[in-house]
Amino acid sequence: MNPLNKIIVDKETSFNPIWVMRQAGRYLPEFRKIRKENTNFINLCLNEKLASEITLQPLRRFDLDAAIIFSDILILPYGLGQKVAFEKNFGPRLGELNLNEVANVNEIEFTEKIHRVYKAIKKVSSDPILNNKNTIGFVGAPWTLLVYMLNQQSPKKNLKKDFFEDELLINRALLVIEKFLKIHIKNQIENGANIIQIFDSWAGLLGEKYIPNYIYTPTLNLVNYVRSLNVPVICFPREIKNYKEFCDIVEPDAISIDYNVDPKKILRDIKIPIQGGLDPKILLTDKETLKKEASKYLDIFRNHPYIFNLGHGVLPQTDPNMFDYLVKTVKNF
Ligand code: 1CP
Repeated sequence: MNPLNKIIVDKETSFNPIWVMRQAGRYLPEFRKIRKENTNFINLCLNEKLASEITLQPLRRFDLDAAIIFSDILILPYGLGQKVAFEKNFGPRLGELNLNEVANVNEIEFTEKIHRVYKAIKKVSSDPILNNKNTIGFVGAPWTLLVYMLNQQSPKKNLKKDFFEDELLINRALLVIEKFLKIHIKNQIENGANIIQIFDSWAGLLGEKYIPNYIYTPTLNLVNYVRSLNVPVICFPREIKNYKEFCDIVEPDAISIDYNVDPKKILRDIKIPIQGGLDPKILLTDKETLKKEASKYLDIFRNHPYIFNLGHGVLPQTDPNMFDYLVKTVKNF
């Protein structure tokens, strides 16, 4: 059985598998070299040869237990015909959302437009490096995708003033997004993904009154869908205020926590397998601090099914030697 399934399905506590969000990416010189020659990020995601190579790069260097496919959550709006570009020093920039057009896209058109992502998953999952390891497929949660699709850029910079005004539009858009997320999930699983992670990076933006309709209900629908395909699902509702309530209602197979979560409190509150937590900035300090901080999580979750990961993506300025030291620390614990 794959390492993540041993934790999530069998609830093993005798070892801690490790993978890291954004492990395929900018902190690796071999990635930066490919990226420099491929300035169009979407095209890079749609190049199955390069996308699968980038996915495997961290596994060639480090003893990781899973590969996460090199793609992006914004491949979904791209597949629906919304314009998506990644600009240097700006981040994603999307075209205007035409919901009527998007709602008319059919499953075949959508799958055809991004089918090379699935080819990359097939290549990765059949690579001998992944023997007995997991291939993680992923999607953005409906809420986080809605944020990008309506706001047309990262909400880190600003959220449009009238963002919440048109409730009908929001609810219609969430339904369309959910429909295509299910298709995207099914396609990834059919091509070899054996775990799905749902990234809700902007869960922390929402006030309490919106959370049931914009997060709980659509995410629960996706979790139930993934489970119906017999694949475990991990949720990462980053910076949501109440992880316990999220888990009680959405019931994912495992929960990924951000670095603001108190690991001792979450251990008391939550029964399901836990993933992540360590602040990625700790990788920018020194080996002694890194070992101490990583061991803190390993120690607290010693008797709980725990997948080692960070509390958000690995930072671009991370030294690969520190990353290597982290993997070894976890493996030797
Ligand atoms: O070289 C570059 O400039 C591209 C940087 C980059 C990379 C390496 C982007 C742009 N996306 C990715 C890959 C990516 N994105 C992966 C690959 C697999 C891996 O983890 O190694 C994954 C899982 C994602 C997921 C993703 N994309 C999320 C969810 C996780 C998170 O970081 O919160 C989000 C929010 C995005 C949107 C996105 N993609 C890229 C950028 C710059 C952004 C915007 C982030 C923001 O709004 O600030």
